[in-house]
Amino acid sequence: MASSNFVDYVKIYCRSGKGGPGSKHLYRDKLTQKGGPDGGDGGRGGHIILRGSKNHWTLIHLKYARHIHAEDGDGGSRSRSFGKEGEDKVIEVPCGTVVYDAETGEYLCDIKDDGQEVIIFPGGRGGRGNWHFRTATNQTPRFAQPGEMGIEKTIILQLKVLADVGLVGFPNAGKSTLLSVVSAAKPEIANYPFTTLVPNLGIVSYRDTRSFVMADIPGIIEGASEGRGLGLRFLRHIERNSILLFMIPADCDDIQKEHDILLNELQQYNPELVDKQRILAITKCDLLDDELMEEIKTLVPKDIQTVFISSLTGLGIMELKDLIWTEINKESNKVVEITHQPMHIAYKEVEEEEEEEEDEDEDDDLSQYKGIGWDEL
Ligand SMILES: Nc1nc2c(ncn2[C@@H]2O[C@H](COP(=O)(O)OP(=O)(O)OP(=O)(O)O)[C@@H](O)[C@H]2O)c(=O)[nH]1
Ligand SMILES: [Mg+2]
Repeated sequence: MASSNFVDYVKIYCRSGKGGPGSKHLYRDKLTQKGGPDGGDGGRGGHIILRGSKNHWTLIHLKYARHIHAEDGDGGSRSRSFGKEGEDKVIEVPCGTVVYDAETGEYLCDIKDDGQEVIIFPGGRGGRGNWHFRTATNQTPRFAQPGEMGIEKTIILQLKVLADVGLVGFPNAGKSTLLSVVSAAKPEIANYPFTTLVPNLGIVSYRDTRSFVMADIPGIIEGASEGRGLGLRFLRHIERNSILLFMIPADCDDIQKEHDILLNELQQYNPELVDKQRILAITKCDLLDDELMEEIKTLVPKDIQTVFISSLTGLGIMELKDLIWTEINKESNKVVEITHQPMHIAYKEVEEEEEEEEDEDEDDDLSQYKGIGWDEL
């Protein structure tokens, strides 16, 4: 997977800017010996901001941006002058990026729309200058507030592909073939499991002017939700699809069983996935003669809309597109909002092992950034 341009996981150490210290300046000029305190406030440290951008499809541009620091604020100065604010650092991410705390796996936020901005780590406040601390009993305070420390944290950015319909099936079910037939996408297709290693997106044009987005997701096997196969790594891409298209080949031994395994894996990963509207496509129907076809019709699960298709002959493809179009346009299926689960620990380990393999030489010593706390005066 290292060679792929599809980067859907990056880990970045972020530090927002420290606030500038307040000034302790005491006013004095030719004519005034003791002009009293006039130290200004320090400037705010720069924020770390995440911004959604439709110009990015993956997180590849952040793959080597391991440390991101916003600027510190400048100190205040004489004549109650404010220090300059530290410059914010804006990290552009594709729409559909979810942010987790790398240490705890806790969900932090979610960037969905183009232009949406989230201040993920605010810069430290600037310290107040000595001018604020003058009192009746202390008219020349020789102290000022230091700047507040910035926030330092390592975050994990994960991309969850946004699509109208996600293809869910065992390896070899014919998912990539369907995508290649209905869209201009050119996914790899082969007669062995796990041909598809990363999700492919395709735009399906529908009845002249309309279109929807289809995501071909790597095959899922029993145990995927616990990390078997490639499943766990990509199950998250299913979370953002409006509806799911289950795909089961006509020549499989037990359609009902395969359907139940797929459903169970989704449920294990995130119970909310099961609430999504599902359609079932029985694929490779060109392999069946009429008699077998009639028999199979009696064997499909009863509680799900089913279409019999063949990407080879085009059988049922139009019917399938019609059904998908109807379903994705239903108001009830438009809600793609989902509660993000904390990052799965097993999953985190898999990703981190892969990361380490890629850059063994990088050995970050973050302890140097551990600063002193914020002391109120
Ligand atoms: N006869 C027939 N074969 C098909 C059809 N669709 C796909 N195949 C074949 O099934 C095999 C697997 O197809 P893929 O599209 O790569 O399957 P996949 O579900 O994407 O598999 P993974 O990427 O491994 O998860 C290929 O050899 C295809 O040629 C079909 O409608 N009819
Ligand atoms: Mg495939």
